Amino acid sequence: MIKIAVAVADEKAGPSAFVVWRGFDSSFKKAEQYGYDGIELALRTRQDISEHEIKSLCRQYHLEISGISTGQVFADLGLNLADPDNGRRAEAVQVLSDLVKLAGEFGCMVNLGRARGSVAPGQRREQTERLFLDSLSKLLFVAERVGTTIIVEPVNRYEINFINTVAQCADLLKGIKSKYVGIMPDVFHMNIEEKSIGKSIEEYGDNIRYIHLADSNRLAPGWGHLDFTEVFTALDKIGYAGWASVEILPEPNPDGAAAHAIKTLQPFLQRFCGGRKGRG
Ligand code: LER
Ligand code: MN
Repeated sequence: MIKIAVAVADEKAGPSAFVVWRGFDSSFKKAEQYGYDGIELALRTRQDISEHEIKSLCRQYHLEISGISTGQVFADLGLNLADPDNGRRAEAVQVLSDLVKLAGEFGCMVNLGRARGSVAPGQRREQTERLFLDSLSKLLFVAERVGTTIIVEPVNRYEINFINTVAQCADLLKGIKSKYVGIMPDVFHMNIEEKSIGKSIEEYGDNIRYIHLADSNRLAPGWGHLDFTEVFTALDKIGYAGWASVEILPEPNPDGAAAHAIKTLQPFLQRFCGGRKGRG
């Protein structure tokens, strides 16, 4: 069974937070009302939230935390795991380690999208890879202790120049023995980068731990031209039973987007991957 989450951030989060709703109290309340199973928290630092408050909201609204996304660590704090500057890179590792520990408290995963870093001007790709893998090994040391899985998200070429496709991601991670690392495809990025969304999901299915859903234009599923039957058929073939999180633009307004996303996805969630019990 696939569980469905929605991306939210706190009220202070800047425009770089790529979420549907802002403000935890109202977001959790609406997420339950609209039929979501979980919340993906877009955070900058561990200090952004009170763990107790979030846990109590989870109990109140019968929701789980599916994951912590870390795009703001890059976009707001300017930190990344492949920074050639040792001090800045260590700072990125520190901030993300704290988020990995927090994820351990929630029993959820942590994504590495843009916060992994990119190939800087004058830098060689091999150097970026080496720095990123070194930082990742430090994060995995923490992740293994707290039981958090780190998921690396291929992101399209217009946002980053390092790990654009699922194959590149799998290739880079293949030397890592830890079971606490995996791939997190985002169908919006896949639509730009993959030769075939369905085939890539099938080919790398063993390592897919989480998925981001949005339509071809980043609007709610159903408002673009992405083939969700292809996506869910592939997820079904690999026996996917993890989280699918809706990471969409809050357009034309957050409530309308969140409602349209779940309305479009509901039939797929019921038809594929063992069906969906419970809400909605
Ligand atoms: C983050 O999950 C993502 O998909 C990126 O496009 C954000 O820039
Ligand atoms: Mn994404």
